[in-house]
Amino acid sequence: MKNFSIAKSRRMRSTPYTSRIEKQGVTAYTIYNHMLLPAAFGSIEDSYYHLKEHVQVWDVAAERQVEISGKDSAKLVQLMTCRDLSKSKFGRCYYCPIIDDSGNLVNDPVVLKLAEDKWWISIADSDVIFFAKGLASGHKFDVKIIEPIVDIIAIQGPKSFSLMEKVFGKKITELKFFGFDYFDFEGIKHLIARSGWSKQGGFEVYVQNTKSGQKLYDYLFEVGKVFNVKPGCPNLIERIESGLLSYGNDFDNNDNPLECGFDQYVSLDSEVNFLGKEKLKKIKSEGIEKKLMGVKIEVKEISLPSSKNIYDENNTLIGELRSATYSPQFKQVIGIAMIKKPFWKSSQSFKIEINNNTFNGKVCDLPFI
Ligand code: THG
Repeated sequence: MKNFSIAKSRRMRSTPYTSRIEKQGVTAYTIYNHMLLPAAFGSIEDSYYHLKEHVQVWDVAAERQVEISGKDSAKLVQLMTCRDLSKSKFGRCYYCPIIDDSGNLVNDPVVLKLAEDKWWISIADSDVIFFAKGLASGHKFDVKIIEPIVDIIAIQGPKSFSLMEKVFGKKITELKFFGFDYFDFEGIKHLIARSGWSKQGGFEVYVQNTKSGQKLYDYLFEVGKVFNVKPGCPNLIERIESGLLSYGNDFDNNDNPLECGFDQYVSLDSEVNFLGKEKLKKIKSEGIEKKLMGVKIEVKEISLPSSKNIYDENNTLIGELRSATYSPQFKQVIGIAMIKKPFWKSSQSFKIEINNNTFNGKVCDLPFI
């Protein structure tokens, strides 16, 4: 496949770390929330092995924040998500599907409760801010909604704990998964969460002071040498093997959270008020007709610039492959597909055409094991 360079402009927003990652050898970008998100530093497979063994620093500034503050902020945030946030606490992150009045997904952000009346919604790739502003206006909510200057640096990989301890002290290793707190770097406080878009362990620094964040970025590489630190980015292989879903790739506004396996974040029996609640209750009682499942394909290579239909041996359409990669762990291509109900049984076989050749595959449960 031919590759094309990206035409930069104000609309393709750069990050405070762009010049740094370009010096460090970024080789591909994707666009996420209208911002540059690095997609490769050379071989994705080499990066995958490195991420699973050492530590990487990622420019994930494209994970933008929608800040909602004011008297009605809790009401608005709850209206947008099907997850019950009534018992949510300061200092915790919550993975929250955002849904519309049809019960369909709008985004799958991490929500941070900064205070009783101040929230950050750390969004995936869709314009949640306009959705929030529309709802606030329609409901005459007393809120302020902005995109604050926050540019996340993620530190991911098994050695992230040693690296972060070296920079911020012992206390940072005591952070619980999806907990956050404030930590000092050269006199500046940074919000740091134990989170990140890999399952190799790590942290995310929500940088509000750009200068200090850039210094921190450089310092992480300086003191990280002993841990074999490298620049990196969300890794396609690692995230599919780990079953981390991607809005716009694996699911979008034509899918609901029950079809995407988000059942544990759908609080239909709670007292809380959210958009699409009645619709989701109806969908749940009637049962869903399609759901996201894993697939394994007997081939060693795939590139998937758009989704691809998959068929059973009678040429009946059984679903749509939405993300895929060669997996070093399974030694074949694995992927995430939306599968129609009659074909849900694990080990259902299917055919897929790749580059004019037909390959065999099997459906499996998520997560991959
Ligand atoms: N970090 C931050 N913002 C983000 C992402 C992130 N915004 C965009 C995107 N990633 C949102 N999507 C996800 C998907 C999965 C997870 C986080 C964000 C995740 N899930 C854990 C899991 O599946 O094991 C934990 C979920 C839980 O149990 O609460 O981490 O990465 N700041």
